Amino acid sequence: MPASSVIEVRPPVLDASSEPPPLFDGTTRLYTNFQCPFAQRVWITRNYKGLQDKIKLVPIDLANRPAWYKEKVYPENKVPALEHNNKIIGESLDLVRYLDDHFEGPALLPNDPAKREVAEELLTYTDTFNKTVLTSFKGDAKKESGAAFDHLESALQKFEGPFFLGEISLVDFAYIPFVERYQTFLHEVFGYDILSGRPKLTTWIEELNKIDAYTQTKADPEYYVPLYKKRIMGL
Ligand SMILES: N[C@@H](CCC(=O)N[C@@H](CS)C(=O)NCC(=O)O)C(=O)O
Repeated sequence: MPASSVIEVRPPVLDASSEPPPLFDGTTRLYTNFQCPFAQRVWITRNYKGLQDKIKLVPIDLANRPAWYKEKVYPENKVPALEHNNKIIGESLDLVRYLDDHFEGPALLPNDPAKREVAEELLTYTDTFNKTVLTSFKGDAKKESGAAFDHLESALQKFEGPFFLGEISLVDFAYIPFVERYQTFLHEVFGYDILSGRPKLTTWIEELNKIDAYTQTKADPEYYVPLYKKRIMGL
């Protein structure tokens, strides 16, 4: 069985009543939250590279955060954060690259300069993508978010293969946590099927759903659907 297919038991979530792990003892730890799409990017990358034994998951309850997390681990007080070589590193897009550069396992960025260029463009576009879709929840969701999904549909046409760069890469892992949530939310709340008329996006999601490194990180709609309704739509 490839390391990326390991199915893990999720470790217990640490909250305000939990003791910190033995910090800076040489263990590499990914501070995470099972509902956070930013942390999910890094979690998928870790799994896909087969680093389950090398990088320990430390889930944090963000609603009841331990004080030691901000004080001793990550002053930004957000997830994800990685403890590695006595340092703490944050920011999900930096972390997916960091894991790719500093750890073993399949390389997640091709050497081809044309593909690298597209990778950079797409990684830069993630913020605009998220803003466009989230803002659409307050307006004409289908029309306004449609442009963002069309952008992905055309990007998926650039190279041969089902993924953004043809072969799987960290670009796919940067987008899927968000697309997964938006697909469900737009369908449940607005009856909008983002896959309708988007064959490339349809195949992309189908292919990702064949990968254990990803499927076991999927978020629970029971959590994020009400959260988006409340936070973004004020319902
Ligand atoms: N830009 C950061 C965003 C991380 C982020 O916003 N994480 C959220 C959870 S999904 C968080 O930790 N929120 C806690 C807070 O803002 O207090 C990244 O890409 O890693």
